[in-house]
Amino acid sequence: MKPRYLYPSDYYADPSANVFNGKLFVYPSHDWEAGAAFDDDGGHFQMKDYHVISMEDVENGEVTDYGKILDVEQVAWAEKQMWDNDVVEKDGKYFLIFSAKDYNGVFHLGVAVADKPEGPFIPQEQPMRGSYSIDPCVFKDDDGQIYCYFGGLWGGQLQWYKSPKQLLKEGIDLGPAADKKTQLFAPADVPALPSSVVRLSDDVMQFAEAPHDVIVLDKDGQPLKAGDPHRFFEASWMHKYNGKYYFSYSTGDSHFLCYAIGDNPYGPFTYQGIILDPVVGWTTHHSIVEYKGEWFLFYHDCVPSNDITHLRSLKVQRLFYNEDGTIQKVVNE
Ligand code: FUB
Repeated sequence: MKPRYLYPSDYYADPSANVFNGKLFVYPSHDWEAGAAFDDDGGHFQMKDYHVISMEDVENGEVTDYGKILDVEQVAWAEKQMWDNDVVEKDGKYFLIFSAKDYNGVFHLGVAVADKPEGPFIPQEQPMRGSYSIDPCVFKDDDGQIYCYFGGLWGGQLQWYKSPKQLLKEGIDLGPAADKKTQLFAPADVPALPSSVVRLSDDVMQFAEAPHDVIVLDKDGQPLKAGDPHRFFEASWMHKYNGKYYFSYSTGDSHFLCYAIGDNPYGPFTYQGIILDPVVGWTTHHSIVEYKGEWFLFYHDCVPSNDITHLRSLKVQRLFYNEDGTIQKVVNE
């Protein structure tokens, strides 16, 4: 299969692909030209609503856009920047978990509920208690437990939640870089800031526990370092293949999609390699899903818009595994 653009007539990004009722649904962010100035915190990503698209034949089939499923105006606690989202089903209800900024400029995760995968979704009045940062991926394990992987650096604010004091307790001394802002530029040889994972409550409305770090180890069993171009930055995704847990993510400023394998949803995960080399556009973001016996990688790039960062278009192509369970690198032609 050649890589296929999905819906290039509107700018969608950050695809979260899920199979519900025999159809493949993709929940993206909805990019548009808001005229906001570019900055390193992603201030130009001013998304204000979500759509959902579906298809029954990924390679050639028609793509249905169901229109708007949630608007920031409907969400009491959120002011702006509806970034990545994902949907999970439980007991016939569909829970859209999304990231947006509150009226103090702080990212949280919110929940909106629907009776159908195509919505409409009704938001909760408040964000999830204790939630922070961006890019939720909701993963339902075979035992029915639901986990949310989340977090993103720089504009995603994840670094705000790891204080230098806490890091010092973990044996990481940032030295002169020890304040919230400059922690981003931590010495290359300290462990990289990890993504977070949390089990969700039975009603899928709240965190059921304090979030855990998602540790990615190198082949020697050491956490990937801040200076490693393959370390976590944002865009977590979790899928299961042959009983193993595959944690995949974007490396942000080095622009790769990478993955690591573990034995349980919390990890640790052992780094395996690159899934996708940098695409056109600063960001790279993906999801991996099995549909009708084939595996697919959904991602985005900026080729149709020719924009440098934020007017992105969805793309999909097949994903293949080697016999040992490693993923074959995808070529983005
Ligand atoms: O879409 C806004 C942000 O760009 C996402 O949250 C990141 O993952 C990156 O794709």
